[in-house]
Amino acid sequence: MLEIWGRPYSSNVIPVIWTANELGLDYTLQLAGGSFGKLDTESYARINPNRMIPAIRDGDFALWESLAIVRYLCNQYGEGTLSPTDKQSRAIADQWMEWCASIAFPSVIQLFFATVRTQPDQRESTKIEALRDQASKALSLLDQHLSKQLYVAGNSFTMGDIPLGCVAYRYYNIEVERPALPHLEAWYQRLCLRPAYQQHVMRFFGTNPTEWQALEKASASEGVL
Ligand SMILES: N[C@@H](CCC(=O)N[C@@H](CS)C(=O)NCC(=O)O)C(=O)O
Repeated sequence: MLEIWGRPYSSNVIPVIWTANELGLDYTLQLAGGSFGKLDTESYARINPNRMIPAIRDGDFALWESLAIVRYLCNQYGEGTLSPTDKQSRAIADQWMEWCASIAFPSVIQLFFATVRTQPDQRESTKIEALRDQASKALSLLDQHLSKQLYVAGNSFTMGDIPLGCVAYRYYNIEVERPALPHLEAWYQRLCLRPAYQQHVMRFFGTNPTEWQALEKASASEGVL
């Protein structure tokens, strides 16, 4: 059975778990990283010599790097659905996945760390406003793109929506003011209707590091330790 290594609150693991659930795959979640440890073990290094999460094992095949894993799962188990058969649509999905990794994810994760992952008395409002503006400006490009179609790679949900959908949940659930980005918001609302998104992406992540750590600890019941 497919093994997913990681922790269910990790920004890079969530896209993999969401993908596996969209595809209806049977898998076990092998808890690793953060307080679950294991990354320093020799057995983990055989799965991921880079010693980070996520990683997967699918039979004898091991793979790491979250976007490579999302692509592999979609190409292997979702050809014609999450992985478009049309090569140009697949390339567009890929393009937005790359853009997510280089632009959208770094912008939103910095905002996330400056807010939710910083104790309230240590937060810097000027820095937070600058990061919020940077994230909103980055996402305005996706807003424009989504004015022409329902999803990232056309009018069907594909792997192109997965990493960005995870970023969108963070963006819309950090307590900051956001500009109106109507097409992005409408797309996000469409994602919110998906059961696998509701279950694995739309997780309350707390409002400060103490709450976040408690939630992460409680997630031990979701996987194999
Ligand atoms: N580019 C990598 C980044 C992986 C990464 O930064 N993973 C973090 C968690 S989000 C990690 O392994 N941190 C150590 C830990 O969780 O203990 C990917 O997308 O998979």
